[in-house]
Amino acid sequence: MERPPLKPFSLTIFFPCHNEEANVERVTRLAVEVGRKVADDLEVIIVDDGSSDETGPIADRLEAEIPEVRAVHNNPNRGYGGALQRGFSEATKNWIFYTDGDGQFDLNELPPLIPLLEDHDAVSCFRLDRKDPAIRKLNAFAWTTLVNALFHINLRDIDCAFKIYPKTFIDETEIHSTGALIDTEMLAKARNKGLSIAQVGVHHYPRTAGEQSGANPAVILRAFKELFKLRKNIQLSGRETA
Ligand SMILES: Nc1nc2c(ncn2[C@@H]2O[C@H](COP(=O)(O)OP(=O)(O)OP(=O)(O)O)[C@@H](O)[C@H]2O)c(=O)[nH]1
Ligand SMILES: [Mg+2]
Repeated sequence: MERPPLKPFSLTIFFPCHNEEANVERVTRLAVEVGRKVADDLEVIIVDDGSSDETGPIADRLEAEIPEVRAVHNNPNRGYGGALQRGFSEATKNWIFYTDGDGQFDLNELPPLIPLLEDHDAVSCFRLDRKDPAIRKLNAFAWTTLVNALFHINLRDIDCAFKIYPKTFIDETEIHSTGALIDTEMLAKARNKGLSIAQVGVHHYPRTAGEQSGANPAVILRAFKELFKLRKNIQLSGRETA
């Protein structure tokens, strides 16, 4: 994989939003403010994932108001992985940063990550003090242990939505997951291609608005199904290239 240049710094920031009418404007404005400080060439993409609330119209209004902002809409909803896939396929800049559209991460923690790209191909953060109920933390620990063992990813927090990838990696990698497993698929493929991945702690804040949905049993069941499919898929592709 060819590494894009860091100077001038060309950056896409995107975030998936499913019914985030109370969060999308704040997150977008902060993304623009922070992005303008670090990037020479910036775009901010709001991925409205088939929201049934006012997220879509708010995103369109922000696009009309702010030159760097683009709003795209998945209709109907395509799930977290489908929303990330849309963001990656819409991104046009050299480096692609994504986070959640629910405001649980602080975009101000993006600038210190950029110098890490001098020595690394990608950055994948971990949550320093996850603001989630104990049962979700336990589930996350078990899941991360399993996934690290299956795919040799060796990162502390696979699903942390605070990551930077080079566009060259995105362009040459096929991603299939439409559910929560997308982070695992991308990191496993990045490891297979030998990318060096920096990991840095970031803060994680409780949701202040909107509905929590990450612990939904249907989401978890789907993630397990996808995990075993992905395991097969990655084993097969490993054999083909061996
Ligand atoms: N749950 C869910 N989130 C989506 C979907 N599409 C996009 N998203 C966005 O993906 C981000 C992460 O989803 P969250 O529901 O916050 O998941 P989480 O942060 O793991 O868990 P909680 O915030 O604790 O529920 C948010 O910005 C959502 O708006 C979808 O189909 N389902
Ligand atoms: Mg969240």
